[in-house]
Amino acid sequence: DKLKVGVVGATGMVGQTFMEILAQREFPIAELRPFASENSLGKKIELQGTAWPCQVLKEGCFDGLDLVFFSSGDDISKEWAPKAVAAGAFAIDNSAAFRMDPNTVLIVPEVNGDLVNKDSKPQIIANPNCSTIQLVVALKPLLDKFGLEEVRVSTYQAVSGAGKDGHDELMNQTSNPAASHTPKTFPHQILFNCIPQIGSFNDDGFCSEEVKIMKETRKILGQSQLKVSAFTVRIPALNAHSESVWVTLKNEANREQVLQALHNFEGIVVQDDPKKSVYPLAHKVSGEDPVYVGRIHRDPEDPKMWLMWVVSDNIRKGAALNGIQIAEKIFHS
Ligand code: 11C
Repeated sequence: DKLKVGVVGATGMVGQTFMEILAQREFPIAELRPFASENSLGKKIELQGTAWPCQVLKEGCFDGLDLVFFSSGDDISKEWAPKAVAAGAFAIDNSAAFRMDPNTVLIVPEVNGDLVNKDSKPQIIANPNCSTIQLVVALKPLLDKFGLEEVRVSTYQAVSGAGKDGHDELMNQTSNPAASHTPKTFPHQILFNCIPQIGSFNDDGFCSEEVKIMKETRKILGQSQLKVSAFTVRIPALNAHSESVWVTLKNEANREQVLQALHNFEGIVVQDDPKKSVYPLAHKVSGEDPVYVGRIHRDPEDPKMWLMWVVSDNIRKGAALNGIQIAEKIFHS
């Protein structure tokens, strides 16, 4: 059946990619209601040959919708996602507002998609943080086959994680590299730099992006005791996040078994021929759907510890695509 779909944050980077992917996957749309700020009133969003006018959020705006995708930040989601559910729609929320709420499911379809299905009732379904999504996809087959003892991850995150403003800030700095730049979106100049801060810091020395990875990973994998330690860094890549991951398995495995487990898992592409310089690269992976894994090798001191390099498009699998896959689980499985 064709669905009536709302997209809150329709003109943002994730919102636009959401439209692209709806079209690519020929998602059956009866009506699209794009929501954006007042500045976008008068704009139309084109989807599958029809132009749908942008609207602003107001009481009653979700009436009649089956599904509303939210990508406008925590405050908008906190206020409006419950209203979408009250109007009878599923709210797929890309913000952090409800992710750690014990009554809200946090879904990556390949990993814990069985928590929602065609019999689910309208509710808020949280879409995880982008850097968490690609990590849990890579960890899940290892958890299932060998068990997980401990995970450490260091990230190399693209500027698109901060939306259009992040993208534009890097492009502006790039167009005039010799100038002195006053950063706005990032805490320092991002051009020619690596910034070990994504989000704001707590008193333990972790920034919010790190806390999200640590908490969300445990929740999605259903491993409340799993040791997860994250260190997140913004780098001047335009799109697709990269992660170096140290994972300690419960049971010993050989390289062939680890490669097979990853290769056989839905949503993963293994690119691993390092001597030929074959491994996933952000620049290449940008615009693609899968989570790419390479540089898979064992630690020489600890036979249960494996290292790997995990790269994925943070706007697609990290946000818009994951949200659409959740909708497909509910409406088309
Ligand atoms: C970044 N991961 O790369 C962030 C953006 O909780 O959904 C996404 C923040 C979130 O800057």
